[in-house]
Amino acid sequence: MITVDRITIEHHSEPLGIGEATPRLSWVTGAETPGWRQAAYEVEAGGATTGRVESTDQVLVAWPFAPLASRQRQEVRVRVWGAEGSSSAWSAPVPVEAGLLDPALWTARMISPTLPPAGEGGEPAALLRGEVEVPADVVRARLRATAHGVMALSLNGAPVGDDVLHPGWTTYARRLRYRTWDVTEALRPGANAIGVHLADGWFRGYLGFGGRRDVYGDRTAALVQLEVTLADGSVRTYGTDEGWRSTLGPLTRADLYGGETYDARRERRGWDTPGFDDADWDAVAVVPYDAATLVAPDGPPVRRVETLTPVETIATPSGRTILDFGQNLVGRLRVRVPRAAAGTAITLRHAEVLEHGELGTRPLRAADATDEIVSDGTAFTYEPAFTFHGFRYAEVTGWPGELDPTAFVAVVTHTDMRRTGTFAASDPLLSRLHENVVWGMRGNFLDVPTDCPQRDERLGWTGDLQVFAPTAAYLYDTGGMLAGWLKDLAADQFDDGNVPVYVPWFVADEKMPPLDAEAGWGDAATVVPWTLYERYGDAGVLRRQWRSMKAWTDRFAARGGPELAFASGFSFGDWLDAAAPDDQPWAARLPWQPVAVAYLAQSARIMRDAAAVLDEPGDEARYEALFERARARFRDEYLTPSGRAAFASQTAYALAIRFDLLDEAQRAHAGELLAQQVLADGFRIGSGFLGTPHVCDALADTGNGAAAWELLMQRECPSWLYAVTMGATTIWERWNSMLPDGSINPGDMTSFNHYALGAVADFLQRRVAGLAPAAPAYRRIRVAPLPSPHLTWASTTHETPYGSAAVGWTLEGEAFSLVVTIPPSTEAEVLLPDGSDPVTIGSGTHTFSCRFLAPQPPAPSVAFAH
Ligand code: RAM
Repeated sequence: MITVDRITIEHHSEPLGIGEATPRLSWVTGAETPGWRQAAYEVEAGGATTGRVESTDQVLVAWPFAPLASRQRQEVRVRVWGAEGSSSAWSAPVPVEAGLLDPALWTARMISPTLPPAGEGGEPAALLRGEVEVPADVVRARLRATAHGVMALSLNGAPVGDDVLHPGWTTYARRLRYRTWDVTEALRPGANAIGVHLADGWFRGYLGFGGRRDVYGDRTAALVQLEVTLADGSVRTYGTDEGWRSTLGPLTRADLYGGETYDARRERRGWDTPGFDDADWDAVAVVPYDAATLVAPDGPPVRRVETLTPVETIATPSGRTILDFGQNLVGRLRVRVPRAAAGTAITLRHAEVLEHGELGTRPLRAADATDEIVSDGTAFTYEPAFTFHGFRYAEVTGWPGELDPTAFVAVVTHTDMRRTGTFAASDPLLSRLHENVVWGMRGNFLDVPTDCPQRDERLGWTGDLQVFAPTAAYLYDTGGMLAGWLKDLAADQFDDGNVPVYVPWFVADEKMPPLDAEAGWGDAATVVPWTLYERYGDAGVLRRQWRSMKAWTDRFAARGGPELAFASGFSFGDWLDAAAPDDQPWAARLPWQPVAVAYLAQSARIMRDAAAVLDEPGDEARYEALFERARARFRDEYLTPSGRAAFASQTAYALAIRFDLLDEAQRAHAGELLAQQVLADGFRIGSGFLGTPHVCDALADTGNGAAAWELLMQRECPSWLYAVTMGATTIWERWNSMLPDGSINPGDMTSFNHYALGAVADFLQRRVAGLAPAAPAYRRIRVAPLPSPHLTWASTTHETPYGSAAVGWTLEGEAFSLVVTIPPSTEAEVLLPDGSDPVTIGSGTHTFSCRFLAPQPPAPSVAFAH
C-alpha cells in the first residue's frame, strides 16, 4: 500500500495566515515495497489540479496553481504513483490559508497604553481592552495581532492561542511579525471583548550586556485586527483604535531578564469580557506604524513545551530553601500559591548552578531573574507571562508555612519545532552528552537562536549558530525558524555587506569597539543557508539570501586586503580555546588570521557551489577564483609544502582538512600530524568555537578515527565529557565553566547553557552512528559508521524530508553488524568499516555485518617532531 502521509506547506507546522502567495509543497510517501520510488504525482487544491505530473519531486515543490489571494483558504491534497505502476489514494486534505498579503488590508491602528512611570526594577505590564459588536451570521473569524513589546491575547475571557512571548524578536523596524488565530468558536453574536496584556519584552526591556533599555522605542503598543467573514461571503474588520482603554494590570514589573512581580490584589476580574466597566481606565494613544513591515511567521511560535517537577528540596548552609529540577532548562515556574494573608510576598530566584551549596547567581551578571508573587488572600496558580529564566535551581523565600514542592512545576518554553533527530550509544556519558546538546538547543531556540538564555546577553550570536546549525537541523525541524532568522540577518546587514556579530542587531554596549568582518561569525550568512539547503533541500533559501551571501563574502574578502593578509584589527578568532586565559577568550593557540583565511575559503567554496545550484555561472567562476586565492594564501603563509601547519594546533589542521585547503599528499600528512597533535595535547581539546566542530571529522576523514575516539571519550578537562562527569545537563560556554573543585569559573562570561561546543553532536549523528546527507534533503544518504571498541552499540534516527531514516550498529569483539532503514524515494551508499566497496541500497530496512579490526590510537611518532 502506498500512502501520502505528511503534506507540509513551506515550513509551516500550521499554515494559517501564511505570508506566501505561492507556498511550496512537500509530502512524505509511505511504501512497504523495498526500493520504492515516486515516479509521478498529482496535486489538487481549490478545485484545480495539476493532472498527473511525471516527476520524482516531492520536497519543496513549486506551488502549481494561481497565487493565493489574501485570506484565501484552500485544501491541498496529493496522490502519487510509483515507478512500477503502484499508486496511492488521495492524501487527507491539508488546509492552507493566506494572511494579509497586501499592507492596505491592515485597518486597525497601533495603540499605546497610558501607564504610570516605571517602578523600581522595571516597567509594569499594561492591560488594554476593546469591545466589538459582530453580526450573528459569522462563518469564520480570524484574529491577527502583533506588538511593540510582548503580548498575550484574550477574547471574551479566554486566551487566544497558546503562544508565549508573541511576537518574539525580529528586526522590528523592518520585520514585525504578526500571527493569525482562528477565533470562530470563541466569538459570539453581539458584544465581544478583546483583551491585550502587554509588556516590554525585547522591544523596550533590558537587552544585551550593556545595561540598555528602550532599544527599539520608549513605549509599548499593540495592533490587533479581528476579521469576520459573514454568510454572504463579505468580510468585516475591527481592531485596536482610539476607542480602546488601558490600565495597569497585576504585573507591576515585567522584564525578560529581570523577571516579574505579580500582585494578585491588582487583578481586574472580568476585564476581558464584554460589559466590563472600564470607566476608570485611561485612554490610549494611537501611534504610527508601517503596515509594510508586518510579516507572517516563517516558523512555529514559542510555546510551553514540557513541564518538570522538582527532584529535590535543598536546605542550604545559610538556611535558604532551593528546589532542584534536575535539569538546566529555560522557561519559568508555575506555582500553586496557597491561601495566605493578603500582601504576603513570595520570591523566586533562579540559577543554573549551586556554588558552595548556595544559588550561583554571579554568572547571571545583571539579569535579576527574580519573580515575586504577592497574595490577595486567596489560593491561585501563577506562571509568569513575560519573562524567561535559564535555571535548574529556584530559591523560594516568603512561602507561607512549610514549603510544598508539589506546588511547583518548571515550564519548559521554546520555539515549538518538530523533533526530528535522536542519538544514543552504549556509553551513558556519551548519550548524556548528546542529551545535553538537545537541552542546550531547546534552551537557546526561544524565537531567536541565542548564545545563552540566562544572563544579560541572550543574543543571536552568528558564530554560535554558524557552528551549531548542522546539529540543530538534525535534532529539530529548524527550516522555518532559521529561514526567518536569515531574513533578519539580511535585514540587519550593514550597507558595506558586513554581517553583525549577532542578529537581531543593535548596539548592546556603547563601549563595544566597532567590529570589522568577523571570521566565523559573519559566515553564518553563507553557512546557515547552505546547511538548510543541504539538510532540507531548500534551494529557495539560497535564492532569497543570495544578495546577502554575496555581500558578506565580498566584504569578508575585502577585509583580507589584496594579499588576504588580514593585516590589522581585532577578531574573536578561535574563541574560548581552552588555552586562552579566562579574561582573554580571543587569545587562542592559533592566531585569528589563519582562521580568517580558512573560513574565507570555506565561504567562497559554499558560494561557488550555491552559484551552481542557482545557475549563476558568472558568480560560480568568481567564487571559485576567490576560493583558490584563499587556499593559496593559506598554503603559502600557514603551511609547509608537506602539509605541516606553521602554527601547529588542532584547529589549524582541522580547518585545512575540512575546508579543502590541501592537496592529496598534504592532506594525508596533515591528518597524521593532527592525530599527533591531539596525542601531544593529551587527547584533550586544543581548540575553541571555530575549530572544535571540525577536529573529529578531520581525523575521521583522514583515516585517524581512533584519535577522534580518544578525544571524544576523554573525561579530563578540557573535553566534552568533562562537563558530563561534573553533572552537567546542558552544554557549557567554556570547557571549564565549572572548575573541578565545583567552583564557578571566575571569568565574567560563564554560561552553563551555550550550544556552540555542542556542535560535536553532528559528528555523533552523522559519523559515529553514520547517517549523513549525500544529496540535498537526504535524497541520497551516506551511511559510514565509525565504530570503536569504546562502544558496543550506537544508533541514530532522523526524520528526513523524505521520511524516517535510522542507523544502528553493534560491535561485539570483532563482529560488527549494522541495520539501516531509509525512506521511500531515497537511496543510500553504505560503507562498512572493513573498508569493503560501498553498497547502494534503496528504501526499506537492510542489515549488514563484517569483521572490524579496531585501529590503534596514535602512538608518539618521530615524524611529528621532525
Ligand atoms: C560571548 C559569547 C558568545 C560569543 C561571543 C563572541 O558573548 O561567548 O557565545 O559568540 O562572546
